[in-house]
Amino acid sequence: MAEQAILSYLETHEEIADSGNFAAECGIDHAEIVNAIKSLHGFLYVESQDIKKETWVLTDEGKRYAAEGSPEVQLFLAVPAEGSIAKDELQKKFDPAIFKIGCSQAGKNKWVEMGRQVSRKVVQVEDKVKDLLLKIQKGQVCSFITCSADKCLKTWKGYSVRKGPSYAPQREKFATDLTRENLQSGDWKKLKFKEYNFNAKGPPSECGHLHPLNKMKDCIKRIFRMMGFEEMPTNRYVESSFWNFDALFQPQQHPARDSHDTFFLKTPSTTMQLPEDYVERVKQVHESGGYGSRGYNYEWKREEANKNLLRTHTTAISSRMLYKLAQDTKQNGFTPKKYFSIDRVFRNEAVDRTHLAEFHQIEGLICDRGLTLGHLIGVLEDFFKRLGMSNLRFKPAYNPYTEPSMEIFSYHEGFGKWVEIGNSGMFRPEMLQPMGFPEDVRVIAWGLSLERPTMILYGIDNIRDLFGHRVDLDLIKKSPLCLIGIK
Ligand code: FB9
Repeated sequence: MAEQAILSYLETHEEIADSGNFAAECGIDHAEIVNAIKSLHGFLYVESQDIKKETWVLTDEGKRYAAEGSPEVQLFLAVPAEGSIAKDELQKKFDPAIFKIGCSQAGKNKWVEMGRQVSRKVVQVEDKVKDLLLKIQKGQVCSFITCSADKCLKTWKGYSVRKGPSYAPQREKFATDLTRENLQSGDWKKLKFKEYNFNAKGPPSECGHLHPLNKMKDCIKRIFRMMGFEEMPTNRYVESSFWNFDALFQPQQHPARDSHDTFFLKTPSTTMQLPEDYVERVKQVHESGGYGSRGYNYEWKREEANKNLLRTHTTAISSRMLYKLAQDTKQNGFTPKKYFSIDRVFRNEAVDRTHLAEFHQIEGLICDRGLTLGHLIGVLEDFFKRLGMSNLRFKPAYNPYTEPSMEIFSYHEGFGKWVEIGNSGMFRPEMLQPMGFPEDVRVIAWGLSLERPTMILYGIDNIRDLFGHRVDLDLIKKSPLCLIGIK
């Protein structure tokens, strides 16, 4: 109906100047007219221009003052013409908002003497505010008014409409489907079919979306696999202190091993079994060294190693895998290995913009004869180059389980500064020898987080927006594909 009203009107008129007035004249709801204009526009029957009109409308507060008078006048009228009234008496007559505004406005207008007693300073007042609000209510445009609690500017949007390139007094109905009936009746011959809009976006597919962290994880797994690494099984968040710390030659009094940094388990509080012969060798190397090391010279406690915890790093998985590899070596001789892991690790840390009590650690290691620091630097440059980071710098660092150790930095053009992108080192002989590896077998390894590159790549500033209950699902839905390592 709206459509026909527009087409017939344009048959005899150049244009519809204002769709709002036109709707009023036709007695059709403006929204319906607007929808008709949009669809006729789609079929090129009409052309339309936006027209915006700003009109003042009263807020609910404004409607109240227009009805009951402005707070300051209400207050003035409540003050006796002669003498005074106690302020708290006066206050009882009004709701707090009105009283507050009334006092400050009446005070500002020097209408009343505001003290513990309130008295009038003028004989009478005029309620200009109420008058103005009434004018607005009647749609009388008033100049020089500003937005305030009682009134605001509402933008009204309408259209002016003219004939379009395919204008016709009647809109030809285009068939949008070729149905069996059309074919059987043969009326398909005379039907006009709607143009096929190849650019039409299909209905949004409400399908699942990968979390940006998983997109990044898949990219990095692809990079590792392309570099010939195989993934280590990380499906165990609960670990024994032995594999998480002791096997890595991390002394039992190391600060990271107390509950300020590590989540220890109440139940099951201790591990069930450990490879006894290997544990004995680990105990030895901690207490008195061996393999060229003098050890830590302290009394190593089995019960400490038995404590269960939430793993603080996936290096705990590396120690298990390397121990297994050393065992295999005894049976079947040594085979070099390249392993990687990407999974959650837990640290009892203060939560801030870039730290939660858990994050995803990425770890890579290569176990082979005669490996050197040069090999480590080489593989780091290859790995990070595929992540889009070159121009690396290495800073000597310390880890209980690697010597030498290096922090890795990359110059980030966007930030215009060097960013710490990871840590690395060569596993100590005190870790590898007790496992049973031949003397000349070396293991180079490195680690970084998954969250940091994901935050930087997806422009997420606060880790709590990336991970956890505050994540906005739209962010996940709209997050683009991760093309790292592909392009
Ligand atoms: O991820 C980190 N930084 C990073 C990584 C990539 C990146 O990409 C951008 C697109 C350009 C940006 C930043 N870091 C490691 C460095 C820092 O963020 C650091 O402050 C925080 N670290 C975590 C630990 O925090 C307590 C990141 C996490 C980390 C640190 C060390 C290891 C793993 C993760 C390790 C190791 C290791 C060392 C030797 C042998 C085996 C494993």
